[in-house]
Amino acid sequence: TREALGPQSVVLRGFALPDVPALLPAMQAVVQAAPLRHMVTPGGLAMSVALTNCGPLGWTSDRHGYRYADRDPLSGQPWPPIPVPFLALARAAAQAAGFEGFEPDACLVNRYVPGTRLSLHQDRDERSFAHPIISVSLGIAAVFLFGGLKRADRPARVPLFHGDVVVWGGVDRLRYHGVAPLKPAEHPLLGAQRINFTFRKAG
Ligand code: MD3
Ligand code: FE
Repeated sequence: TREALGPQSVVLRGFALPDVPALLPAMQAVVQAAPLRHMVTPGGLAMSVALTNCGPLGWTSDRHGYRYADRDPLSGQPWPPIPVPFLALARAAAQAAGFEGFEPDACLVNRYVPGTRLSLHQDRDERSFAHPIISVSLGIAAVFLFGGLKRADRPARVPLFHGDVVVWGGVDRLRYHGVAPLKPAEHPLLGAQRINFTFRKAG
């Protein structure tokens, strides 16, 4: 099923479920090469989300700011490649949402445990805002906060479950968004965590 979140954003419920058996081992390989870590914001605080990346570009944060980098700052090595099943899913979801020819060059992997949150923000570190963003939710449920173009706009609360895929683009691309603090829960495959993959064309 699909639920419109905005004029050009849609939740594809369970879209990733057939791919989960391929996604999980591929994710294990990514986190083995580039471990999940808590990055520091320019304000000097560690993020509560743990993250890593795969693909030619990876999103990073440190005291100096947010940016996309072609190497993992922990290892000095290029980020691991985007696994084929990840790419196939991202392309299929973009197409299903009406965005033809999406080719991501960055896949951010976020890990949430109970209590983790992501405060309201805009995604503005990409070179162009013309491309959609695809997100895949796995593991325990989260409440996604979907605001407007101003920080003060009251966000809608959208529950996201294991296997859900969301596609945002066009007029919704710069909307404020975040994730409410995760409630304690256990998922049969992933335990007490939520994993989110976010695909972008960043460069
Ligand atoms: C909506 N991640 O990594 S999904 C992020 O669940 C991020 O981990 C959240 O926000 C998560 O930046 C939310 C991805 C998402 C990404 C970009 C968006 C949602 C968006 C841009 C506009 C509107
Ligand atoms: Fe974001």
